[in-house]
Amino acid sequence: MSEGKVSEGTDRHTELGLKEEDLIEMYRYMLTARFCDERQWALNRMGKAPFVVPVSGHEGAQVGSGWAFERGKDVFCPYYRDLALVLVAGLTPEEVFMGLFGKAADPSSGGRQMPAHWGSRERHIITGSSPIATQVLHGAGIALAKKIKKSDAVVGTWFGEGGTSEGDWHGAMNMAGIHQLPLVFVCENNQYAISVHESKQVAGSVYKRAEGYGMPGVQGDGNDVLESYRLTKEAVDRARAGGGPSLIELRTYRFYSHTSDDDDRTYRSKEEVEEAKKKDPIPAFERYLRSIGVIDDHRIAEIREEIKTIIAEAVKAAEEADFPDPSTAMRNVYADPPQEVT
Ligand SMILES: Cc1ncc(C[n+]2csc(CCOP(=O)(O)OP(=O)(O)O)c2C)c(N)n1
Ligand SMILES: [Mg+2]
Repeated sequence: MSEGKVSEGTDRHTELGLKEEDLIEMYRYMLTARFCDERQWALNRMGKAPFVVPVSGHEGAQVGSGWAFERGKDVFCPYYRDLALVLVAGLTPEEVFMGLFGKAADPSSGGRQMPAHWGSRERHIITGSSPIATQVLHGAGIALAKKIKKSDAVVGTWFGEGGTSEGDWHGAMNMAGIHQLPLVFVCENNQYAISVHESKQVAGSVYKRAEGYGMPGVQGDGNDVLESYRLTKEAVDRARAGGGPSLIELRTYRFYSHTSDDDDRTYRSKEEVEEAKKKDPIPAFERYLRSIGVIDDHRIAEIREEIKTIIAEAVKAAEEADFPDPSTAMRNVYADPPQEVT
């Protein structure tokens, strides 16, 4: 490796119990999310993908927080921006593109839900609804069930700072605090709720609201994947040990518009976006990986190519896949479809 190892004891990841293989895998998830995002944005502009919710900028917060959970045991209640998180939870790029194109093989709903409403029973990913913060209440209900059943599974729920203005969010926080639920609340604070700036959305601080609901609250740099992991891991470990819920606020930024139907030039300057990109979580993690000698330019180029190939194949497979059969349109809508709609 070109840059050599830093001296022993200064590795942040070692202190966190992460191995070099973990770091590479985390890096791959971040890149996969970024490249899926770039691809889905381009497909939208080509008229091939009807609606896209971009993740770019949030990868550090999502991969870091998601990595703290145990796949196969814990439960994920994501929101629409959590592409990197659901990849960590086990969805494949091919499944993501099946959903984007509304194909029958979409694991979330067989092509019936909006894109970015990911779900997978197998991976314990709970599909969301469009009203903001409903997934937070779902998380509280599931966490209550886990507690009643004396399971040691932990539930995670993710949302934006705009979501914390919803009554559902406060109801879930209160329930979690009263019943000391095994629930970790992760706020991805990107400073905007569509066009509404945080200063017009959040009075005080998101993380400080935790105190009012009887749980610890912390704030950290969501552009730092290791910091996001550290804060979330502490909360997950505490919840698993019976120590109740926590709220984590990860500060980050979204690089594209809110969705493919939004034009961010109407409410923020190009300069502001360019400034935020200087804190892009992906190059920041690459700098760390280089500093400890885990990757070099050659390996970065190789990994990037590998992931681009995986995504190109995923897009091709999803484009070629079948749409749902029209005769199944009522499936999952009615348990027992009435005659006139079958
Ligand atoms: C109850 C409800 N109100 C309004 C909307 C419209 N809406 C969709 S996303 C969004 C912004 C949410 O912002 P935030 O929670 O900060 O998440 P971000 O999109 O920034 O990641 C709004 C207002 C909605 N879907 N549901
Ligand atoms: Mg926001």
